[in-house]
Amino acid sequence: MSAPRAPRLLAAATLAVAPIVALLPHAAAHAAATPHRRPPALTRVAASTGAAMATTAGTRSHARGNSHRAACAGAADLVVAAPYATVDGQARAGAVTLYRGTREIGVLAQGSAGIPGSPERGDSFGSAVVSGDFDGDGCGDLAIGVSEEFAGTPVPDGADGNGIVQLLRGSADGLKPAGTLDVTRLGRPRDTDRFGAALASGDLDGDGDDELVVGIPGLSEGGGVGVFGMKGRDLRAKGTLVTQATPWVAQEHIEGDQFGAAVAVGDFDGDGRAEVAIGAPGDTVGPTTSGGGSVTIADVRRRQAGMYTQNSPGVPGEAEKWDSFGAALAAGDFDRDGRDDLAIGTPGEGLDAFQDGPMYGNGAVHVLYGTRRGLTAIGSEFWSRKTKGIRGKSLNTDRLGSALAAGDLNGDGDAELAIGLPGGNRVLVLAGTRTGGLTANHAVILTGRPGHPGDLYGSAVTINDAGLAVGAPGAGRVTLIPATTRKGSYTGLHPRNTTTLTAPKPALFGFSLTS
Ligand SMILES: [Ca+2]
Ligand SMILES: [Ca+2]
Ligand SMILES: [Ca+2]
Ligand SMILES: [Ca+2]
Repeated sequence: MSAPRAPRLLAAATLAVAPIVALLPHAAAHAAATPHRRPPALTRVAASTGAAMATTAGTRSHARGNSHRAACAGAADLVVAAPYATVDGQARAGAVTLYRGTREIGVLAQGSAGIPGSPERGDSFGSAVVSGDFDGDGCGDLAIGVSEEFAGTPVPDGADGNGIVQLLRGSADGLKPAGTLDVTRLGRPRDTDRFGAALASGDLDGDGDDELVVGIPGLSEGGGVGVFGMKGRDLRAKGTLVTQATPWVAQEHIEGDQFGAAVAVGDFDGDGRAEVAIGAPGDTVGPTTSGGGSVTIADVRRRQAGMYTQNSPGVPGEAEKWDSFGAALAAGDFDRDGRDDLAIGTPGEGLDAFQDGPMYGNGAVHVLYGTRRGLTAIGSEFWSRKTKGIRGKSLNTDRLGSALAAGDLNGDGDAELAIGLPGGNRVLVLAGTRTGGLTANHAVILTGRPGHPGDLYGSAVTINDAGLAVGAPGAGRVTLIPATTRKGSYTGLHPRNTTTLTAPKPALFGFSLTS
């Protein structure tokens, strides 16, 4: 039985937002993409990422290049992907729009502005986006996932894409096409891998430029992650493949684990070289709990890895079917100790009765803090809408934790955390504090349009210098909420002064964001 290929992105998204798809007239959902951080040095740069984006002032995992930024032309500070945009008459080919502030400064698609390839039905250009300074010249570069692209063969009905990632390099002349990556750069033949379904960037080797991390959740035997650009290599040189079967990872693995469905980069031990956090929301925990989910922390340079689940000592809760621990990730320094901390979305977490299928979930977020020896689960936090101090009622379709972004919204040096609950059409924002990390004090709950649950407000979030951007891809809307400097346990957000960017509804505009 063959299904049309169109729903593929949605099928993958099922992990993150499946519940809500049912509410939509014609499916829209959003994938568990990647959180990541905005390069602090690259203010106003074109960039991108998956479902979440993050940022951290003061972290060292991103390359610095501030002194050069005046020379970077056409730099954007917000990138909005619309992977189902119709391009040249081709449905769901996908497009990516660049903004500086609220001003549109460019639209990218295959076959335009020198970007290789041609827009084809169902490609999903913009399935994920992430920025970084990959060549170390101080100008922000952009990587765009095209997770459903097929290369060289006709598209089989109902199949997942091979996937590619398209690179653009920032320069004095603006963004320029800089090549294409696919799974063959990792020594694997193309298959229904969904290469580029999630993206993250950061300086993994400490040499001052960013590396690119590509999620490949459909790679055979449970998924994988590609790391490109280590040791000063060009991104297009052969990369490093990390899977659950990699000898220094050595985890059990089966099809459907979705290892690489979410990725984030953070320097959790504060040694100046970042580690990679890899979500496998479909992972089986213990002998039987399928879809409980896991998160692997990989130090690619040292070839060391560790894994967390809800059954790990120090992590509250218990792994249950369809929890989807690791469906979204964001790294940021929530307590300003110079080490990144990790937020882990668990959108399928049930806090009420009636968790009858993979589409349900009140949702929760775990936060693990960095130490000199890396992340620890000791003292880890569990945030939900039932946490003391958080207002409102938790619903079993909220899917809180489907999207995450970390970044210093109020300008006091610690990172705040934005948490999407697209099933509730809301975003919860927690302030970081210098003394105790995240706090419920002055927590802000942002709400999408009343009476429009199909908007999926909160499917994607990202933080840039101006504030917070929230994607509502079901409606084709992105809301910008400005933030100003305010020290202490405040988010700095000004929810009354918002601006909304819009696009035609079927495009899934706002499905992924980056800054
Ligand atoms: Ca580097
Ligand atoms: Ca490190
Ligand atoms: Ca920290
Ligand atoms: Ca802050």
